[in-house]
Order: sequence, then C-alpha cells, then structure tokens
Amino acid sequence: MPIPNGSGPGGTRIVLGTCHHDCPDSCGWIVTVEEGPDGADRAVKLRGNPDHPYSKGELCPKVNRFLDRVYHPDRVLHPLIRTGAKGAGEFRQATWDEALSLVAERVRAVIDDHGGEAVLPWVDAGTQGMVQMTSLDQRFFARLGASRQTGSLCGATAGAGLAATYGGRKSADPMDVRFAKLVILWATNTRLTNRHLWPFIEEARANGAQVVVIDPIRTMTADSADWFIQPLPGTDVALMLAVMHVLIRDDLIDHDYVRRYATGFQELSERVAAWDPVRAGQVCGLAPGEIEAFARAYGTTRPTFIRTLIGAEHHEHGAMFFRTLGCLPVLTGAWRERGGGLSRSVGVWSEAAIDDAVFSVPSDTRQVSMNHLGRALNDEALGIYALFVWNGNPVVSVPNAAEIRRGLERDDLFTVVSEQFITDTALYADVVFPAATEIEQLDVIPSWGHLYLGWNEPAIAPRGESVPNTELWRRLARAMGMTDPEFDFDDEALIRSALPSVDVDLLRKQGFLRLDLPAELLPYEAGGFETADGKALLFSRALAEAGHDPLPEYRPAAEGPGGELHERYPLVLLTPKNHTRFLNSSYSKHHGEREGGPFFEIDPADAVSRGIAEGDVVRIWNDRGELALPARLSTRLRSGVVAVPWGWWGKDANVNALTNDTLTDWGGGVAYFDTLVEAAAVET
Ligand SMILES: Nc1nc2c(c(=O)[nH]1)N[C@H]1C(S)=C(S)[C@@H](COP(=O)(O)OP(=O)(O)OC[C@H]3O[C@@H](n4cnc5c(=O)[nH]c(N)nc54)[C@H](O)[C@@H]3O)O[C@H]1N2
Ligand SMILES: Nc1nc2c(c(=O)[nH]1)N[C@H]1C(S)=C(S)[C@@H](COP(=O)(O)OP(=O)(O)OC[C@H]3O[C@@H](n4cnc5c(=O)[nH]c(N)nc54)[C@H](O)[C@@H]3O)O[C@H]1N2
Ligand code: SF4
Ligand SMILES: [Mo]
Repeated sequence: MPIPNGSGPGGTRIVLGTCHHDCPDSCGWIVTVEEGPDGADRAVKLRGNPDHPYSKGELCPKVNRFLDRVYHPDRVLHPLIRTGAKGAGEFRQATWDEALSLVAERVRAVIDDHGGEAVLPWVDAGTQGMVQMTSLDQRFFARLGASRQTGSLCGATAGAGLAATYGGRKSADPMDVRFAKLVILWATNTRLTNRHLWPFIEEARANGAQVVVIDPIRTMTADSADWFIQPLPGTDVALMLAVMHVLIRDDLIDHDYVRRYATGFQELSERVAAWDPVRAGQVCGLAPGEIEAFARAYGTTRPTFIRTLIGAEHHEHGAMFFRTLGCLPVLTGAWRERGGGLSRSVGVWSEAAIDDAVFSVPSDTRQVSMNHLGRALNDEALGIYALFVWNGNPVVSVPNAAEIRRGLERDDLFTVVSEQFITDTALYADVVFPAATEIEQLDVIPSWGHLYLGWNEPAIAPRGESVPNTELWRRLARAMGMTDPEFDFDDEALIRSALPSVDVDLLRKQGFLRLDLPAELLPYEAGGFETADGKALLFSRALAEAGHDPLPEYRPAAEGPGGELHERYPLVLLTPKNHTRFLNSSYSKHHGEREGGPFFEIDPADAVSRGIAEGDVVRIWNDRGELALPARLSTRLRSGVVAVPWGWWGKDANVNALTNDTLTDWGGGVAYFDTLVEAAAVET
C-alpha cells in the first residue's frame, strides 16, 4: 500500500517531500520526524519514497545526507549584517527588524538617488520549487520598479534552439526511453546528472537496444555505453549535418512524415549535400567511417531515442546545436513511435499547469542578463546600486568570477543575499537573510525530467530564525510599505491559486501526481509542431530575419580552435559537473574532502609537451584569470582538450574564474565551454 503523508509508527511522523534541487530527477523523499529532547520536532531520517514512479525509492549520494546540511553547524540561522570589508565574511548577528529596516532604508535611498532600475534581482534555481524559486519576488521587484533579470544559466538556450525548429519546446517522455532500440545520449552525462533515468535505459538495453554516448569526455556514462563517439567540443553540428547528409544520400528519410509535417526539406538537402562524412570528420576529429556507421544506425533503427540535457548549450552556438538536433527525428519520422523522438526537458508540461498571475504584476523595466552580472556591476552607465541574490551563488556559477568579485567589492553597492550558508557570494553581502531548507518549507516541485508534480510538505519548523523565500518577500514588502493583498497569502494559498486544474489534496496525500496527460505521450506523432502551419522548420525564415542562418550550419566558436586566441591559449577547457556528491555549487564545501579536491585533467601527450607530470601543481590561465590545481593525466580527454570539475568554491578552486562569458547565439545562455587556456607546471 502506498505510504500516505503524515502517518508514522510509534511517536514518529512520516512526511512526504520532493527533492528541490536543480536536477531533472525531482526524486520523491520521505522524512521521518521525532520529537527531540527539547520538545521540538527533529528530522531523523530522509530516504527515497519507494512509491515514486520515477525515482522508485532511491535518492543520490548527496541528498541521502541532506539532513547533515539541515543540521550543519555552519547554517546561517539569523539575519547578519556586515562588519568587515566586503568579501572578508565578517558579520554580526542582527534581529529581523533591524535587518529589514536597514534594507528598506538603503533600497529607498538607492531608488531616490538613482531610480528603481538601480535595483537588480538575481535568482537561480537553488530550489526549483514553484513558490520558493520565484513567486512573490516578482511582485516585490515590479513594485520597486527594479531592473528585470533576463537570460539563464541553464536551459533557455536549449529550449530556444528546439523552438526554432519546432515552434515549441515539447519533449518525449524520458521514461519512454525504455521502448527504444537505439538510445543516443548526446551531450549528457546520464549516470551522473540524471541517474534515475539509467534504469529505464537499462530496460531498453535488456530488450536489445544499443546505447550510444556522444561526448568530448569519456564520462562515467560513456564507460557504460555500447558505443562511444568522441567529437571535439563544439563541433556536433558538423556531425549532425553529416548524419543528415547520409540519411538523404541513402534515402533513409520518412518521406511521408517530412512531406506532411516539415517545411524546407529541399533547402536542407542542398545545404547538407556539402557536408559529407569526410568534411565533418575533419571538423569533429572523427573517422568518416564512424560517422557513416552512426548515421546508418540512426536511419535504419526504430525507435530511436535521443536524450540530451544542458551540456551542449554552454557554447557560443548552443542554440544551433539544439535547432539542428531537432531536425534529425523529423527526417526519420522517429517522432511517430513511443520510444522515439527527442527528449530534453519536459518542463513545458508542468509550466502549462501553473497559472502564475498571483505571483506577478506586469513590469516593463530594463532587462539585465544574469550571465553578465560582473559586467553589469562594473558598468557605471548602467548604474546598479542595490543587488538581491537568492537561490544562487553567482560568484561560483557565472563565468568571469573575478569581474563579479570586483563588482561586489564596490563600496557604493548594497548587496542582500538570502542563503543557508555563507557562500562565496554571501561573503560580499551587506545583509544576509537566513534561508530555510527544503524540509522546512512548503512547495510543489515541477519536474523537468519526468511528468510528475512533487509535493513538498515541511517536515520541521525552520531552524533558528530562517524563513522560506516567500516569507522573506512578505516581510520585505511590508517593510517597504507595499499593500498588495497577495503578500498576505500563505504558501498553501499561493500554491492552490497557481494550480487551478490540479487536485492539490491528492497531490499532498500521495506526495506526487502525474500531470494530466495521456499515458502514451507522443507530442509530435502527427506533426502538430507549434509553428504557424504546424510544420517543423527545417528552413526557418524567422531565424533569417533575426540575423541567423535559416538552415542548420556549423560555425566554430570565436574562442576556440582556429580563432584568434588559440595560438596563445591552445587548450579547450571543459568544466562540466563531475561529482556525484555535488549539486552545482552546493555541497562542495561540505562533501569536498570525500571527492578528493579539485584537479586539472589533461591528456598525457599534452602534459608531457608542457613538462607536466601526474600530481604536479599546474598553473592554468587566460586573460580572465588563473588557477593552480594538481594535474591528473587522463585518457578521458582528447589531445587539446582539458577539464576541471565545476562547483568548487574559493579563489583558488573556482573554475569560473577562467570561463567565457560570451552569450549564446540565441536564448540568453552563456558559453562556459568555449574557453581557451594555457597551462604549465608551477616551479617548486
Ligand atoms: N563552469 C560551469 N559553470 C556552471 C555550470 C557548469 O556546468 N560549468 N553549470 C551551470 C548550471 S547548468 C547551473 S543550473 C548553475 C547552477 O548554479 P548555482 O547557482 O550554484 O546552483 P545551486 O548549487 O543549485 O544553488 C545555489 C544556492 O542556492 C541555495 N539555496 C538552495 N535552496 C534555497 C532556498 O530554499 N532558499 C534560498 N534563499 N537559497 C537556497 C544553496 O544554498 C546554494 O548556495 O551553474 C551554472 N554554472
Ligand atoms: N551529480 C550532479 N547531478 C547534476 C548536477 C550536478 O551538479 N551534479 N547539476 C544538475 C543541473 S543544474 C543540470 S543543468 C544537469 C546537467 O546535465 P547534463 O547536461 O547531463 O550535464 P553537463 O555536465 O552540463 O553536460 C553533459 C555533458 O556534455 C558534454 N559536452 C560539453 N560540450 C559538449 C559538446 O560540444 N558536444 C557534446 N557532444 N558534448 C558536450 C560534457 O562533456 C558533459 O559530459 O545536471 C543536473 N544534475
Ligand atoms: S539531487 Fe537529483 S538525484 Fe539527488 S535526490 Fe535530488 S533529484 Fe534525486
Ligand atoms: Mo543546470
């Protein structure tokens, strides 16, 4: 029998929740709560909910220890006011009233002197819960007339790329991968970043499917694949063009599907005619025979399931990657079958269930890219004088960290951070507000990796004086004299109002609820693309009008091989997620020792030519910054490509000191992975 929310044996209580992390898996969890010696509830166990249809009772190495985070001695439990220099991390404890008054007074002064747009909110997905990620803040900042955040660290470029071909962002149900006969994990490290999908892939494999991984790094997922294809970073579009070349040349096209549901086949055919596997192989660093074999496998197997997430969007031409990838299942008609098509994010389905009118009021103030935080803070003409950060740690997660630090050090900038810990960003705050953790706050988690909404019941009261983000906005709104009745809504009222078509009581009782969608989700089985005529755009006039190539095309990154900087900085630096115990920039401070410290991975040939030996401390640098890290000679990488795991904090470990802040072609993301560096052993 499913475990209902609230029951529990012998004086304990069982509380159903959902992992809030920015992770596609949105696992269901169960918290066991006991009355502690002081009479207050204490969470004593947090485990996976075995009834959850997707995560099936398993969590992951970091969240299995989530209670360590909740009860960690370093938790911020009271409001803090800065006493030392910015960045020094010297604070004194303050009362909520004092901290709120200070913020209200300083923000009013900024607005009086410089106008509302001198205030900038910066939020990421530290919790991706519906009300605790971003809700009442939208109303609060709109009332201030603040600048609006635009762009995205994650997802928007991929979504915009797919939308350029499909008109929308629908995806195949990830769980349907189990019906596939060919599974292509293209620029995604499933076993690390999407681990609960792996059993479904194994199910496909047990039924005879072949698993292909396409990645410039031989990741743990590549090690588990049947076929690993290792192109040079940022060259996949050339590979896709050659795949399409072979599909058309060998007539592996579903002509009926293309005729009915696509436009521009003729133009695309002419474009890809020039991209035979030999030419693409030169660009990608792959043997033409391997490209031929892959293209033929794609064109002759059914169903074929492409799985991709975010890795490929962190390039200058990231949107073009997804726009081009979207063409492949159209050409073969792979969308027709369960287990076919392409799956990236299914967030579009949960977004459709959310009516966010209660959260916001219209605002047409200027927009500032969250990826250019450093540039914005250092731009006198832009004039940002107050910054609010919550659910994020931009010093560690945004490119060009040195520039961000420089901006945060400004004496005339007033910075407010809501956090659970003193992160590298919170170090620069004038005021830190203590943030509740997920087991201390109510929310609904809309997943982007499966089709279930997750309920998150608070298991314990917020520790110390910490509060959920919604409560912070309510208190700040009152302190600043705002009177919208919505600021009096409690979290449950916000949730109920934002989910008009969802049976919230059933969701709460079960802990999860499948979105109201057909059991067999075939989004583009019969076309129905979200374009004007319902057809996929192999050729896109809209792209041409926006100044892009109307057809899929490969372009090298400006900061990449062949570019101007390459001579000085001959190594391409990749900085993807690499640790099972980290979630983005979270946990590295607390689980770092168990992950063995940050390191610099380099191919043995590249190491030898630079006099670098295993374990040597290596200086890695470019015009933006430098790091010194121990070398790991690694056969996971091709020559000319190096890697540093991302997520570590500190001036000497944060790899975003080096990364490229060029925005992506469209979609507002950023080109972390088009970064060039040079490296040398440090003389000791
Ligand atoms: N070099 C490089 N950089 C990257 C990436 C990469 O692959 N390489 N990946 C990018 C991607 S995809 C992403 S999504 C970003 C993520 O980057 P981050 O912003 O680092 O994301 P998280 O670690 O998920 O969360 C950030 C903070 O949110 C806080 N937080 C969690 N829950 C709450 C809450 O309820 N209230 C409040 N107030 N705070 C909370 C946590 O304590 C944490 O410090 O980084 C991007 N940066
Ligand atoms: N354990 C763990 N799990 C996580 C996270 C975490 O920090 N730790 N973060 C979560 C978040 S916010 C996100 S967005 C997802 C991201 O999930 P993924 O997209 O799966 O992860 P990434 O590490 O961003 O990138 C995946 C792969 O893309 C590859 N890649 C980079 N450039 C290219 C390219 O040009 N071509 C090809 N073919 N491959 C390329 C990288 O080498 C990497 O192996 O993971 C989530 N899950
Ligand atoms: S971080 Fe991801 S894998 Fe881990 S418990 Fe949360 S949703 Fe599941
Ligand atoms: Mo992300």
